Amino acid sequence: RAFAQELRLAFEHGEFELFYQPQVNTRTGALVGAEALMRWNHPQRGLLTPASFMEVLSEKPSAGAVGEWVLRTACAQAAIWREAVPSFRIGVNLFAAQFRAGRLLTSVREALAENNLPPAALELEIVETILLRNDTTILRLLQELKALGVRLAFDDYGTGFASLSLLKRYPVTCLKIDRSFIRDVDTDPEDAAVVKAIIYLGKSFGLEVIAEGVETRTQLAFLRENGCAEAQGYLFGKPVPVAQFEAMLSQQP
Ligand code: G
Ligand code: G
Ligand code: MN
Ligand code: NA
Repeated sequence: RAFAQELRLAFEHGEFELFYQPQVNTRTGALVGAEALMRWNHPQRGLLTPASFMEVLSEKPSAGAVGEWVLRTACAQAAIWREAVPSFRIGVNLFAAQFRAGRLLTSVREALAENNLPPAALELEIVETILLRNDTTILRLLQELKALGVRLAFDDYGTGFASLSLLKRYPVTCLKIDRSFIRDVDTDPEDAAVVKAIIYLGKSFGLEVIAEGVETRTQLAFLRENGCAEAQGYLFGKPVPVAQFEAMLSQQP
């Protein structure tokens, strides 16, 4: 059967699952939240990561419905975990289709209300390709989401063509430094300069900054010394299923 049709059935058959990756405070090491990341439990091929299906899925009409499911599932999970970590927040990646469908603001309001979740507990992650559409509908939606009190993260920050001008145009609240800059940050002076510049940019615009792809203690030390408040990466934990994330939560001080 064609991959595209398998994908459609995957959603109907409940084969998608969310994994969660921890995010921490770089100074204290305390858990601050998690990013929700899709996985596909494929009946024949086993567990698939987004690399193998996200491109096809994003272009499908059903991407909007899948995105809503991600939002609701992640918010319901965050509400449970906030009982253990009261300031816990959840990062949810958005599909372009969710902006086009015209239901995003309503979906977000509903997902928050259903789970009694304060808006600041939700961080919506947006990639540059979505912002590049340069569309007044997107601008208005983001303004409304920001007014609601939801966090808006500019995902994979620094890799795109228009990182600086888009930052001026859109009301984001957080920059997620792309992991390609973090990988060699302690050995490559140019990567180090880019990371410092993004941290400085974040401070200048009054934005939070989180580094992605942190794998080593020296990378963490660099970020801490340069004032990057939060980090995410294998050093703190890989994306894991709910049960494994809960095991980790139960070991939090
Ligand atoms: O889990 P992994 O690191 O392989 O994820 C790769 C990418 O897939 C992420 O960076 C993200 O952009 C995308 N992705 C994962 N989960 C979701 C999701 O629920 N919605 C959207 N739109 N993208 C996702
Ligand atoms: O939203 P985004 O595409 O940035 O999702 C994060 C992706 O990066 C996920 O696919 C996740 O599996 C991956 N990832 C998260 N932490 C690390 C890390 O420390 N190292 C590497 N190589 N990949 C990571
Ligand atoms: Mn992301
Ligand atoms: Na990213």
